[in-house]
Formats: sequence, structure tokens, C-alpha cells
Amino acid sequence: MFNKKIYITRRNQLISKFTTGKVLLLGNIENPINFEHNTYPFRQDSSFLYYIGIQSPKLAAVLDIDHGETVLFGDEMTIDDIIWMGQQETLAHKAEHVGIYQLLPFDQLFDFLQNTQENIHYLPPYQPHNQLLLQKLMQCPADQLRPSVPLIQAVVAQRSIKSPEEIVELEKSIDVAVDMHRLAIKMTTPGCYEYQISNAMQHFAQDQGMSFSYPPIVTKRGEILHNHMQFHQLQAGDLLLNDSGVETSLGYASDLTRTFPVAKRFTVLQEELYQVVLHAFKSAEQSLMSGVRFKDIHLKACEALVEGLIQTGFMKGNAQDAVMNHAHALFFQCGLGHMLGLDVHDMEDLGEQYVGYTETEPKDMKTFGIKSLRLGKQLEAGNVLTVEPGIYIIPELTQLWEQQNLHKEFINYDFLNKHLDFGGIRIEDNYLIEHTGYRRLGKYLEREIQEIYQLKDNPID
Ligand SMILES: [Mn+2]
Repeated sequence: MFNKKIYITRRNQLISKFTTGKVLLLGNIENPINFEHNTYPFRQDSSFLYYIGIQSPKLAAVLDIDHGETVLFGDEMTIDDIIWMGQQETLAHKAEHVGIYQLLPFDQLFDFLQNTQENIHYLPPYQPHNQLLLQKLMQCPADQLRPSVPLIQAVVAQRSIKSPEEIVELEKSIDVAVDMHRLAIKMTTPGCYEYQISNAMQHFAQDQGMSFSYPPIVTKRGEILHNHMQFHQLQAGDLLLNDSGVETSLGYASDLTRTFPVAKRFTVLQEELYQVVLHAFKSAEQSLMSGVRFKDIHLKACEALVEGLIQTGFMKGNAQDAVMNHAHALFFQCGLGHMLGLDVHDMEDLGEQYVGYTETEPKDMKTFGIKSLRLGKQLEAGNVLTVEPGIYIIPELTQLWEQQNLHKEFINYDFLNKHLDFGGIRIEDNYLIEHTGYRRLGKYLEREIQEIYQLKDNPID
């Protein structure tokens, strides 16, 4: 964990935004797979991790705004726990490491908060255990729970600006992901299975003391945006899309994507469309700067994609008009990027409207394409985010649009119908926003076609 002063400062900053009441931060539990004691890997709640730093299950913290104190609620191991799991560092000791000196048994949380319900600020719960806990604490049904908007806004404001020590962690995570991606590019050959690449990456990450920061997308069907099927055998002529990242022991995530040929070279059309995505990627990258609206960068990248799609014969007409009419969404159905930090989609549990948008410029929840843009607001120095344009040819969507005669003035359906099996291409890197521009975080991961070919020409022995 970080130095205790960091956690104390973070908590003090948070409570300085309030005048009275209590902030309640709930940690996660170990969730059962098929019975209570056979559990999924434990992952602490990221806001809890940010302010409290302790990676143990079944904890809660109350930040008393009136007295400026933090009380931790949790239980020390019993002799039964020690028999089955071995003696571990005491909770009191863990609390000291993060500057917390008041520890009470978990059950006392209820008494501690009794009769103060109206003054308790809490975040939206996303795990059933914490939903039930809040129901009991607040003495109201789950659908009447009212997470605190001021708390959400305060947490988002704080976690959106990464400190130097957080950047160090993020770069550690990106560096390992870069080597993991190189391994994937080098080892992929015709005949191997998607899961073999994925397993090798997991092995590599775990050897570096890290784990996947999300279920990796390793697929020849890259047009399926969150494709978790990994059973295909790969053949010469296929593309492989690898969207994967790792997280450090402190929980900081990386999120990189490369798309490369299974054989040593792309086909002509794959090369052409790869260049289109790479061009859009670079144009977006060049626009990153504090003060610029990410939605504008997204739209600019969409225009670059459409210009390329016009040149390659998939689209026609004027690129600007096509984007204004959302015709590009047939090929790019999602957003250009999102915040990155302790979560791969940082703070998504707190609500996209609060993380990626503002009251005066709210999220568009309806328009196909732009409704999937997680981040739209003006960038600030200290933001860390992904840039990830792509081209995805989805046969079912193409059919639907054609049947509905959608955007015939912009889309060459005849040409597109000949390439419905193309798949998808995405390129993704991670960036820190600075006052005068941006910094691409971590080691450089090959992205030019010739650089990828060089990796393919030097496979692992
Ligand atoms: Mn991403």
C-alpha cells in the first residue's frame, strides 16, 4: 500500500467537502461461487481501496465529518479462522498502516449509525451483499436507497485526478501489459486456439505478480465488442483482436488493445482498414489536452474513420455529414475511450453521468453510437484515460440497417455485403492528460504495421 499520509490526506480532502454528517464507505465481501466457503477471487471495492487501502473482506469505514475521525468496522480472525487459514497480520495493524486507530467489531456498525440515517452519505452499492446491508442500516427497501450525490461528486472529483504515485502504479501495470501483448503477437500462429493465447498471457502476468484487470478479449471475431468466447482455432488470413490488461497489487489497471494477423502478414483489405483505424487513433491522440471536450475528440476520430471508410469503398458522401447523422455507428458502435484507474472503466459503479459528463452537458442516452461514449466532458490535467477507436463489421447490424434503408446516402451496402465476415479492428493505449497536451503512459507497444510485422518475424523459440 501507499504511505499512510496519502490515505489520511485523501480522507481529509473528502470530508472537507462536507459540513456535517458521516461518510460510510463499504468494502466488498468474498462472494460465493457455489457455496459459502468456495469463493470468487476477492477484489476490494475501489473507492474503499482509494480511501482506506486495506484489501481484506467485510470491512466498513465511517468518516465522521463533525469530528474529523475515521472508524474502521471489521473483525479480527478467530481461532477457527486461524486454524483454517493461518495467522495473518491483525486488522488493527493493517489499520495503523493507513492511519486509522479506531477499530470496532463489524456488528457495531449498526449501533454506531443508529438514528443518524438522514446524515449518512453512501455510494451506490453494486453487490447484493452491500445492497442488503444498506437496506438494514437505512431501514428502507432497496429501491428506496438514496446514494449521496454530493459524495459521488466528491469521490469522482478526487479520483479523476491522478497523483504522481498513482501514475507510477498505472505505468507498472501498463508495462507488464505491453510485454504481455508482445508475447501474444509473437506466439500467435495458424493452428493455435484463442484460449492458448489467453492462458499464456495469464501465466505471464501472474509471474509478474499481477492478474487480469478484466476478462480478456482474445478473439478472431473482434467485431463482437466484449467477446469472451475463446474456443476458435485460428487460421492464416484471420485477424486476432487482443484487448487485455493487468492490475497491480494495489489495484491499478491497464487496458490495451492490439489487432494483428494470425499469419505473418495482414491481407490487403486488413492492411487498408488497419491504417484507417491507426490514422483515427493518431488524430485522437494528437488532440488530447486539458480543456478539450472528449466528445469532440470522439467525433473527430469518427470523421477520420469515415474518411478512411470512404476511401476504401465502404462509405460515400461527405464525412462530416455522415458523422452528424450518426451513419458511422454502423462501423463504430461504441465510444472512443473511458477513464482508467483503480477500475478498468474507472468509477463506472458511481454512474457515467457523474464520471464522464456534466449537468450542463449530460450524457446522450438514446442515440445509437454516442450513447455508448462513457466519457464526453472537458479533460483536465491529471485525468488518465484510454483512446480506442475501431472498425467493427457486424453482419446482423448491417442487415438490419439495410432492411430499414438506413443512411443509404452514406453507406455502400453492395460493397459492405461482400465483406461481412471481415471482423473487427481496435487499437488502444492509455494516456495521462497534461496542461499542454498528453503523455502516453508506459512502454511503447508496437502499433505501426511494419513494427507488428517485425514482431511476427521474430517469434518466441
Ligand atoms: Mn478500454
